[in-house]
Amino acid sequence: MALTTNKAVLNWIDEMAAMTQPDQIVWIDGSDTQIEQLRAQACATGEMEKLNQQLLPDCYLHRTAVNDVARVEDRTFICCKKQEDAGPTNNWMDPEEMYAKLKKLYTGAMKGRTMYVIPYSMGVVGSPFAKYGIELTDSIYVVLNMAIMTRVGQAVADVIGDDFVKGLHAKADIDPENRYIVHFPEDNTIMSVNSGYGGNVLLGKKCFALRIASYLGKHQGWMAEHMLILGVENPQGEVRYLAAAFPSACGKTNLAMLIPPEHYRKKGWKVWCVGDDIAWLRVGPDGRLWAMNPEYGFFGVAPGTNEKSNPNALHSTRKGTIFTNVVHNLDDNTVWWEGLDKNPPEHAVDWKGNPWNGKVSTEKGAHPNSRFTAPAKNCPCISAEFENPAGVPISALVFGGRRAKTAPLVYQSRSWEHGVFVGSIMASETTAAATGAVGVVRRDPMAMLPFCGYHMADYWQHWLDMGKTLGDKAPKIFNVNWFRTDDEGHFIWPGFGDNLRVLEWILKRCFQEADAVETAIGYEPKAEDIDLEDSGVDLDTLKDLLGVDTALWQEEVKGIHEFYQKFGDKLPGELTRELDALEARLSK
Ligand code: GTP
Ligand code: SPV
Ligand code: MN
Repeated sequence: MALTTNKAVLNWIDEMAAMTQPDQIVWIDGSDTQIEQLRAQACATGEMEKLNQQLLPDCYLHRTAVNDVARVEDRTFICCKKQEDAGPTNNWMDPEEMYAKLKKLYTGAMKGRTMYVIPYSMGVVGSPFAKYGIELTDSIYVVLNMAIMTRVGQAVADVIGDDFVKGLHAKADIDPENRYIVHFPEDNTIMSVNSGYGGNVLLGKKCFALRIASYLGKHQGWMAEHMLILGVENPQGEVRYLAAAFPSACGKTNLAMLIPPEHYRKKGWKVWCVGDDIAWLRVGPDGRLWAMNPEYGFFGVAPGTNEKSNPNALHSTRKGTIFTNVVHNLDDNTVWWEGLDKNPPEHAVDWKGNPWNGKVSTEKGAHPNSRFTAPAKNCPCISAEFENPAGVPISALVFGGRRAKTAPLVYQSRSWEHGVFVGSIMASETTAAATGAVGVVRRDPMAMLPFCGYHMADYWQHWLDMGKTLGDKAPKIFNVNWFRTDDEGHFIWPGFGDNLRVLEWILKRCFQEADAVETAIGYEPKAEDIDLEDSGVDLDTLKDLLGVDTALWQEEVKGIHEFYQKFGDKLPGELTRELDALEARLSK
């Protein structure tokens, strides 16, 4: 039974069903009964395995195909009418041509299968900032993940209008040669075929909440960003918020739910998680920038998550969670991954589905991009503002990446325009979150390279325009790097909870409570102003971490010139001027 009488919705579903030809159509109402029944069905077919219900209630394990374990950036397209609107950093194809190509792949793709209709909301259902979508999929795994990552069901169907985002996903044959993740921003449409991996198929996430939403934001005067949102409560009980953009697998989930070092906890510092991956940002009635998290769960990287690095994430995964591509411990029917503890199971199955003995195997048991899908409400430090439709007011915007050298631990931009420049020149080592080489430094402006739904230079212009609207109420902009390494390749900064030491300075800067020193690249803390008590880091090491190597930065400038050339006439003049000014300061 359809959950709505909305003609636009029903006509589109009819059209998609005529093409994909499913045996039946099932609407997802979001009820516990239905979710439970779908879990049972997925276990019966082997699509999922039910884990130890004493230790991990309502938790399940899933393995994707071995050739389908990450986002596929080379097969991700932005199909707007004019190629120049997609820009030099996106794959593009003429929409007519792409629709025709996809039609062939979708025709009959759901024969013998069920088409699930998922009405979902990004944001609090019924709130002014929520946006709605419908995902059609032939995967129960997708349904169950969407029911964790977004708000789904009847309540959404009740309020959905004609401007919903249309999403069609078919597993087809999981054929990597015919895998396509395609966005038609001008039609509010997403089409995904031949994959079963999270970022390619949970269409509310990167596809809608970033690629389509960034396009909507440009036209409607708001922003969709690849950012965590975090509240830091100081000993006076005042909570200050920041949003931070780091590329995939560069520490958003970890920063979003960090546990303060003991010495901070004793003084009364607390941290509240509002979001770990995506922020929708708007100018509020008070003229400040407000951020809300459109998601409802966490799709987090499993490896490296442990009792010490991120206990809050670990606790979030102890109930109602789906684990993907981790190790299955057969002794107690639980899960394991590299970096969970020093006790890998002997009787286990690896992420590929093969027998695995962690005591002797030289191969990894979990895929480096294995993930957990956990309800946000499980998080012990979830913010009281998590369900506030307006979100939270942002004091600081933070950019960061993985850089073994060059980028210092932290610096502050000289102005909003300079901050946009700092975001635009972000570079980071690639990770296992996308297919392709790992550890290669690439430019990833604002951590949005794979997620910006239109021309990157127009996107920078939009940032500059937002700054003009915000005026002196604009958040301050910073850059951080937790990943500088020593000569042996070890991380110098302890990271994780200790990152609060840097956040303290950042937030104090936003309220004129901390000093700074000027460097060629921006403002840095005085080393003495970062609290190092019990950090294991001494003052000299911190000074090294804050060091700005002129020669390396002059190399960097060359790289930025090259990068900027791609954008031709569209590159905002402000950014060229910022680059020239940086070059001049470096040669002083
Ligand atoms: P996506 O979900 O792909 O967007 O990733 P993310 O940005 O949320 O990254 P996440 O927090 O899951 O961290 C990815 C990896 O970086 C994990 O292996 C972490 O253990 C590691 N990591 C996170 N924070 C730090 C840090 O402060 N220092 C170091 N050395 N590693 C970190
Ligand atoms: C990322 O890659 O940035 C993720 C995981 O958050 S995915 O949903 O696959 O995009
Ligand atoms: Mn992400």
